[in-house]
Amino acid sequence: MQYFVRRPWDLPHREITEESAYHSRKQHRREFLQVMGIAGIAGATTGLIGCGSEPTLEDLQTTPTGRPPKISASDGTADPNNRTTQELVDPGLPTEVELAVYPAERNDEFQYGRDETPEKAALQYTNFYEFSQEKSSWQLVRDFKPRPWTVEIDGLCDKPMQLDLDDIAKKMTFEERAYRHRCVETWAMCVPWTGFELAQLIQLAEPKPSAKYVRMETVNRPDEMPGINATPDYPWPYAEGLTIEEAMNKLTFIATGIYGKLLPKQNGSPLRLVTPWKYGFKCIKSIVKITLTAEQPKTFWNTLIPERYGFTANVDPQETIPWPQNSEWMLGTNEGFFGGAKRYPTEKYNGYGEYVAKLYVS
Ligand SMILES: Nc1nc2c(c(=O)[nH]1)N[C@H]1C(S)=C(S)[C@@H](COP(=O)(O)O)O[C@H]1N2
Ligand SMILES: [Mo]
Repeated sequence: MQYFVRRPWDLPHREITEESAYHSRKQHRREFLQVMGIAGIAGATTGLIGCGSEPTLEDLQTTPTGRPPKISASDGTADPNNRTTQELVDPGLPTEVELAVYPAERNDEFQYGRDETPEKAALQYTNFYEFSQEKSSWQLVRDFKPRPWTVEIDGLCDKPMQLDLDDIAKKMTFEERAYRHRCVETWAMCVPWTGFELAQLIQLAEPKPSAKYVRMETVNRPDEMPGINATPDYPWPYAEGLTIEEAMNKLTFIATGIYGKLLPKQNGSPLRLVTPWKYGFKCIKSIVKITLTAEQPKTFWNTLIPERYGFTANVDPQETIPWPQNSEWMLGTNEGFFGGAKRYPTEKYNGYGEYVAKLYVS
């Protein structure tokens, strides 16, 4: 007889019960108690269970986006460093230069072809294993400091460089793109990203002809990201990679914002990759390093479970590993995976074949 030993990392990208199932169970319990006329007790019990109540949109916007007033010196003149009151108290705030990008103009070339996902759903239900394997990382991001931030571009290029968020805001051309997103777990969403084409950033560094791949790395801060120490066997830092042709493709985007505002921490603040024709795990969050390489780089999920998660990872409805990929459900339709949410047919390259199919003709 053969035993299948379940390694801890067989749980990611789960076949186990979704969080939403617990939510609705809790909801049912609350309704039941309300009918029994003991709603007050129901509230208290929910608190004791420890899951808390439904967050507001404000709770989920974990990167503050307000423009605090400029401080002035005691003699009434403007602060010479142009700082704001809140910057002095909390140096983690975005600068005026960063904020000047918003609102970016929408590029109408890209359309969802479906309803836009409610903002709350896209901010509440996230995958970010550095914080948690549950979907509710927004509850664990408090200590994470996405500002100030530096991204390093190195490897096979003539102009290796380090850029901060102001450099990026000044040098890149920003726009808003309405993209579909498809997670390998079969949930999908339609969200407006603010950002710029990765090609712009890579061109700054002047890649050498020998550069065939682009490796990207997430920040590795166990003190700020509780999921890292919780899963010490995982190959941290999270890393992903693209071929240079994929990286230079028009669709390939670096997002700094979502829904016209700065990215919340749980969505990959301050910079995350967006490759809408690939499974979501390629969309690496909170990037600190971009390296041009000659060899295909090792990636997080491919290292952990190579038989499930290939390097290329293009959305493919014919795929049956790790499970059938021929349909998907939309975030915000609440019922979730087990709740009988409406399922839509999945398209090859997530419907972006006109941009990327040419990359894969052999
Ligand atoms: N660093 C890092 N990036 C990551 C992940 C992660 O766990 N860590 N999860 C990936 C997965 S599986 C998906 S589906 C998307 C989810 O993006 P969202 O949470 O903003 O919807 O982020 C991807 N990027
Ligand atoms: Mo995913």
